Amino acid sequence: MSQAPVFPDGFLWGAATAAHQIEGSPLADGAGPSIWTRFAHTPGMTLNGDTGDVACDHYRRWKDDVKLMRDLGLQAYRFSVAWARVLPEGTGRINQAGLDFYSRLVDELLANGIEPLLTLYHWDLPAALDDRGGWLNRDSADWFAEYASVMYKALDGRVKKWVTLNEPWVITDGGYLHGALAPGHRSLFEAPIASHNLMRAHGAAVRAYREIGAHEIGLVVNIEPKYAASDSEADRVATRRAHAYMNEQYLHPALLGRYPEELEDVFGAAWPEWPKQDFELIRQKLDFVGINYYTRGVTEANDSYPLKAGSVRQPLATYSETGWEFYPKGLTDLLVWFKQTYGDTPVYITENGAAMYDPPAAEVDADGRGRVRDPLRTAYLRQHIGAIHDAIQAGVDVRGYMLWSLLDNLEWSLGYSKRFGMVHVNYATQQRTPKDSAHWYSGVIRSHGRSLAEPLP
Ligand code: PNW
Repeated sequence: MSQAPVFPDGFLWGAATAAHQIEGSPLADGAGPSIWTRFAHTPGMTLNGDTGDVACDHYRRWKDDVKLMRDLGLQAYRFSVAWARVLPEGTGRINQAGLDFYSRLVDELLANGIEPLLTLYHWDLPAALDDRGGWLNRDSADWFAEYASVMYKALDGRVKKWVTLNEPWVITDGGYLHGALAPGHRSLFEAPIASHNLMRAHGAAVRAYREIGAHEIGLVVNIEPKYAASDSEADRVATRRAHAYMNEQYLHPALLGRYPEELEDVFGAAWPEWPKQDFELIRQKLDFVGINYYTRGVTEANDSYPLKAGSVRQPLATYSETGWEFYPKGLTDLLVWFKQTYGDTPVYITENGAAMYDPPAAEVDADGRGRVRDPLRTAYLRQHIGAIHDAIQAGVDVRGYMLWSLLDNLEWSLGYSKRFGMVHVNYATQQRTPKDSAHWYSGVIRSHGRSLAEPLP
């Protein structure tokens, strides 16, 4: 980038986390268990048997963590609420101590000039609701709207940006189709039902917000542009299927009120007839859409189940520790596609970042003044923020960037083995050390993006 980039006034720079990945103390102060507490305590479900019992101990260190955010200059912080802290049985009885935790966190953020973006559901369903069928139960839309309403009443005076669900695709694909994530089911027949009920729950929560809330609410999806691996008819058809499955399965119903046709082909006999009125519930006016972007997919036709499509590795590309290709231009393409397909709904990038090999904690000295050199992460961030700037220049209304993640944290079933943080966490001491990428990102925030034009350190 030779000329200093210009980001719109009010473009919000922040970082993101999720409750189960950082908080620890999942059962403290009257909280109920979630499906993730159960799943991680089931032998064989997570790498090394890692659980969220301690994680980054943010439940006890939240005040210091907010100070860290302020020192880094963050303008916004995206976090999620653990439903079972607030409603231990998922519905009914409110646990005031759980609600107070988030209320104090929000006060502390505001006192430090940091805007809270609150995600209602980042994968930790109360276990008591899983016992009632979880997302397979059509009542889940009412359960979610009840919980959401408790949160709106408590916090809408102070929280001005709300997110219903984080990544319904991952919830279903990981939790109900392939079983790598909680609740660990593997069923082609359950997957579309879980997805559909998640989207009904999203719609019900937005509807409830319009009664109670006075600010903004949106949905967060993870999307990945799909490029055909070749010009062959087979690869092109497979690419369409992969795109419909991952990208349109959620955005189409939320914004257009229908599913893409290809899903019938993907799910075959497992694809039900949906009640027409469900789409009136699902399609609600959204104040914004949050997009989580990590990588692209170069797609070929193959025999993988059930999509009959998969990604091919690019021999000359760079890959992260989670096996995701660096492809910043995909983010520009995706944002332009979003605007062309869905119109002018404002967008936030609600997650973007990469797990890298970082030098081990031993290189951080006892006072925590050591350095963590992570030039690959900085390069990744710089190129992706540049790609967002390109999309803004092409006319896409992007309003903010939330780096994933503030802290190294629990990467779900991959445990603590993958580090996405701009701040290093020593899990033995809970020492936090901003990596080089965090110092670099602080400079980006301070200059409102203009420092992107400078050469990398
Ligand atoms: C997101 N994929 O998950 C989540 O919102 C975070 O909680 C998570 O830590 C982060 O990204 C990094 O993984 C994803 O397979 C999981 O495309 C899988 C995919 C995308 C996002």
